[in-house]
Amino acid sequence: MSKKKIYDTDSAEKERAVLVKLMQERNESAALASLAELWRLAETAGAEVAAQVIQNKSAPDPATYIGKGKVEEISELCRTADINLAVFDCELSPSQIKNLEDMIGNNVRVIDRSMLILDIFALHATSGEGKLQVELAQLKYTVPRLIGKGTELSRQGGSATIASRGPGESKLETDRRYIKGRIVSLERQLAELAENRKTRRNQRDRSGIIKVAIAGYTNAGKSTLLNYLTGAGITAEDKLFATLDPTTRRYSLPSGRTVLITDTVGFIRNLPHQFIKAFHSTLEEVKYADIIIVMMDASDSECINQAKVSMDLISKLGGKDKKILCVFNKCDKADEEEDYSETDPQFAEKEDFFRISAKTGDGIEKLVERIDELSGNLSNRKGEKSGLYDAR
Ligand SMILES: Nc1nc2c(ncn2[C@@H]2O[C@H](COP(=O)(O)OP(=O)(O)OP(=O)(O)O)[C@@H](O)[C@H]2O)c(=O)[nH]1
Ligand SMILES: [Mg+2]
Repeated sequence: MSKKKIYDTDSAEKERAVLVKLMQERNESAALASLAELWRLAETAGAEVAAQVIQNKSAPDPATYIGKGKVEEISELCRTADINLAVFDCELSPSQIKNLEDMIGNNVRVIDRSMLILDIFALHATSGEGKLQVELAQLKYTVPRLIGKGTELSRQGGSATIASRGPGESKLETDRRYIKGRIVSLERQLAELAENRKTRRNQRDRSGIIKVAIAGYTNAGKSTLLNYLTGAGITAEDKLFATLDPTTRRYSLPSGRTVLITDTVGFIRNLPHQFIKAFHSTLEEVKYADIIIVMMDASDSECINQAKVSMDLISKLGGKDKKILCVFNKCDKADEEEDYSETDPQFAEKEDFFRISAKTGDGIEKLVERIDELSGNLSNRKGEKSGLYDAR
């Protein structure tokens, strides 16, 4: 267990958390990987993970998600181990949260996986648009789960706590009517920003310049790749969701042609649909790209699942028919030379699977050559359509 504080401010006290998992999946290794991911999410959000509790149960309890006996066990654990946060690896209903908090007692707050992810988004949002998107997602997802519980929602004991921070924090005590109005206002503001984005996109389209999006699982090395190629200087850290706002840079290919490369927000399994809606304009970068680099961490045992989750989300976002390059990163620390193109050939054409290291530069030359070749073909096609023949 890492004792290192990932998130720390003068006012924020570290929360001690217990992670709770209902083991109903037939695939036990996937369930354990999901729990390990929850651990990393909790740490990224600033909590210290003190314990994890697993229950084998075929179906969740409608009232308490886990069985009543297990709830009592957790209550005792929280009391003896000084735990004040219980994070469930699932989506909890508002009434389940209320019942669990009542039964666990000891002022332990109960949150689910999505509330935890949203909390990380709140910590990492820097742009105006990012903050609006986080607030919208909080109002749509978190607030219905918090209001009406009689719980103090604002800063507790003077410290910002998980699932109560972020741009929406000061609004959390207000009533439902206010919240509805705020949602409408946020949606309007985001629609305006999306319209601005569209105008900028149309301008780029008219120039015939080819757009490359770096998408893929969180922590796969997307920002590291953009930094390697363009010296963009984006924060690249061993954290989940270090990047929330997209960054675009120009990049000169060996042929002399220029493309625009965008680093985007990472994907993760079980992203709630409210998030996809709230972060639509950011995620949309993928939809309007000509070429999508889908990045996975080859050194992670969950690499193939990361690829599946990423491809599912790309399909949902309307990027399925784009040219997809499957990039398995961190090959410098991956154990074996697995042939991913054999494992999952439906993701991309066989020649479009790459093993690279964005850290050492290994394999990047080949990837860049392929982008050059594809962008040549694509810009010829674009040029024919628009009457422009040279995108340089
Ligand atoms: N060993 C090794 N580490 C890498 C490589 N590429 C990235 N990393 C490390 O992996 C971590 C995550 O890298 P990022 O570039 O921040 O990953 P990301 O996909 O942008 O992550 P999010 O923005 O959080 O979704 C950092 O600690 C990087 O230094 C690589 O090729 N090899
Ligand atoms: Mg990043």
